[in-house]
Parts: sequence; structure tokens; C-alpha cells
Amino acid sequence: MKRVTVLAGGVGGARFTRGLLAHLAVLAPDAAVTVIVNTGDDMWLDGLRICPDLDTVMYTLGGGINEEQGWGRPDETRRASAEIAAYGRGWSWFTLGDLDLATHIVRTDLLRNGSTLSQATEFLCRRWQPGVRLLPMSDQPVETHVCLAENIDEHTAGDYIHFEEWWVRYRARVTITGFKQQGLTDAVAAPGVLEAITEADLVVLPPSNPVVSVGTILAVPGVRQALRSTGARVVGVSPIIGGAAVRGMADTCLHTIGVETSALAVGLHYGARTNGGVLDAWLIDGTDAAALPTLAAAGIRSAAVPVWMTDLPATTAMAAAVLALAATA
Ligand code: FO1
Repeated sequence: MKRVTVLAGGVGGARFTRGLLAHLAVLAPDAAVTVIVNTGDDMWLDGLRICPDLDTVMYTLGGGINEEQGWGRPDETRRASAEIAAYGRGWSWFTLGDLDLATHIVRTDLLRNGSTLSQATEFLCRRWQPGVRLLPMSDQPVETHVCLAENIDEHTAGDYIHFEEWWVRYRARVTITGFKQQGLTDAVAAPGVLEAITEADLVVLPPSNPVVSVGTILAVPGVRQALRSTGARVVGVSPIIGGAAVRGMADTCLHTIGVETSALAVGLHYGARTNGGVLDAWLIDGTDAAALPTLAAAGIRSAAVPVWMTDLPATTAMAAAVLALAATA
């Protein structure tokens, strides 16, 4: 098990990867892990390029994450954000912490001086040492926007707003009719992304949001093909336990694309590699064990183990279960 690649969003992907690194440190100390991260949540705000999922993975694996929030830095202050609000600028509902601002300032400085997002990310990781190769899914901007189904505040039904406004300002409680990845048609996979999939021994789809996080990475040209052609085993971990999303509002996202909120439905949504999909195997929670025969009939080898990411021992055990499942798939 030398080369492991993880396709991650923010909190869920970062926490799973922390367990994976802990497990590999014992089982396969010479394994190299690459994390391909969703950049669909990225936005320009206050003149800065904000990359929520890249930062969440970098901080979580680098020991700088606010553990309670799952994003941003601990012991934060928001003095600069309050000053920006005093000018009536920025997003009052999306606070940039003072410590976190340094990351956005340095990244934006690098981008404005000709670095690609991959190069800027690599630079930031020199400080944080996440213990993985951290790759944006693309160096071109791809932003997830949602189409509103109703009027709200200054917005009208039919308008598209940035995913983060829907997610953070409205907590996904405003009905939408769909998602759009703006910039996707001009985007290519970032350097090393497709090879990290095709040359891996194991590829993991962690319990990140299957629509706006993993789904966005899968939409990048060439990624699906790489997953379908890789010699690696491709194993996913269900973000849904007992019919409820483990984190965030994944159930609202699934409903929007017409997928039922269940471990079975998400597994079938990803699909078996033997049947046009991307999975060889699917790890679900014990409470969803009734789905195992249906998944097997669909060509997806599955196992039912605890997949609540309550703490590091839990995520380490999940990683062990993923590797065990990969060995049998
Ligand atoms: N999430 C919130 O709910 N409120 C915020 O004010 C907020 C600010 C923020 C700033 C930087 C950053 O990297 C993430 C931030 N997030 C915030 C989390 C963000 O919405 C999520 O990490 C992902 O975009 C969704 O998975």
C-alpha cells in the first residue's frame, strides 16, 4: 500500500484523512498520501481568494484547525472583519478571522505574482506540513453556485448565488432548483491530479458531501475517466448514517439532485466501476447493514462498520476498515 489518494471536501474529508494517516503510520509507514481537494467553495471576498476546503484540510492535518468549528483557526479574533463590515464591505455573515486572514493574504499575494493555486498551496503547506501532498482539483477557478427557487432578501427566484451564501447565510434553508459549477468548462485537472488517481494503489472517497464536494471533483474533466481506468481499488465511505447526513446539509444537496438520503442511495449514485460508476467498494455504518445485499447485487462490495467520525481512534478504525475492504474488493 504505497500510494493512497483521497478525494476530499472540507471537514469530513480532513477528519477521515487524519485517521488514515494515523493508521498508515503504523501499517505502512512508507505510504505516500495525496489529497485532491474540492475548490468549488472558493470565492473572491474583500479582494482575497478564499479556499475553504483547501484550508480546512491544511489546518486539520497541520495541527492548526479550530476543532469545534471544523474550519478556521482556534483562539480567533475578528477585528479586521468588523472593520471591513464598518465600511459596509464584505459578507457580514461570512467572518474571516484575523489569523485566518494571513493565509488568504499570502495566497492572494502569490496568485497575483503569477503562482498557480497548486504552487500557492504547496507554499502554504511548507509552513503547515500536513504530511500529505495537497492538490487543488484544478488551478482554474470553478465555483459552485446554486439557483434560487424563491425570492429572498435582495435575491429573486431564478438568480444564482454562490454556494457559500446559500450554505452559510441561509444555512441551505432556502429552496434551490440546482447547482452549477461556474468555470468548469474552462477548467482542467491540476498538475498531478489525474496521475495521483491512475497511479495509486488505493483511492478513497471519504465521507465528504457527495454532491458539492466529491461530486464537484468528479465533474472535473478527466477525473471520472481516471477513476474508471485506475489499477487502484476505489473505496468510498458513506456520509449518510441511518438516513441522516453526518455533517452539514448533505441531505438537502442530495434532495436537490433527486437522490434519497441513505447510504444505499449514495453508494448507487456513485455506482460500481463494473457498471459505469466509480466505486469498487462502499463502507457503510452498522445501522445500514440491510443495504449490503442490494449493494452487492449492484457490483459494489460493501462492509458495515461504525463510521461515526467521533474522534481520532474512530477515524483510524474507519481507515483500517477501508484498507481491509480494499484488500477484498
Ligand atoms: N462557515 C460558517 O458557517 N460561517 C462562517 O462565517 C465561515 C467562514 C469561513 C471562513 C474561512 C473558511 O475557510 C471557512 C469558513 N466557513 C464558515 C466554513 C465553510 O463554509 C465550510 O468550510 C465549507 O465551505 C463548507 O464545507
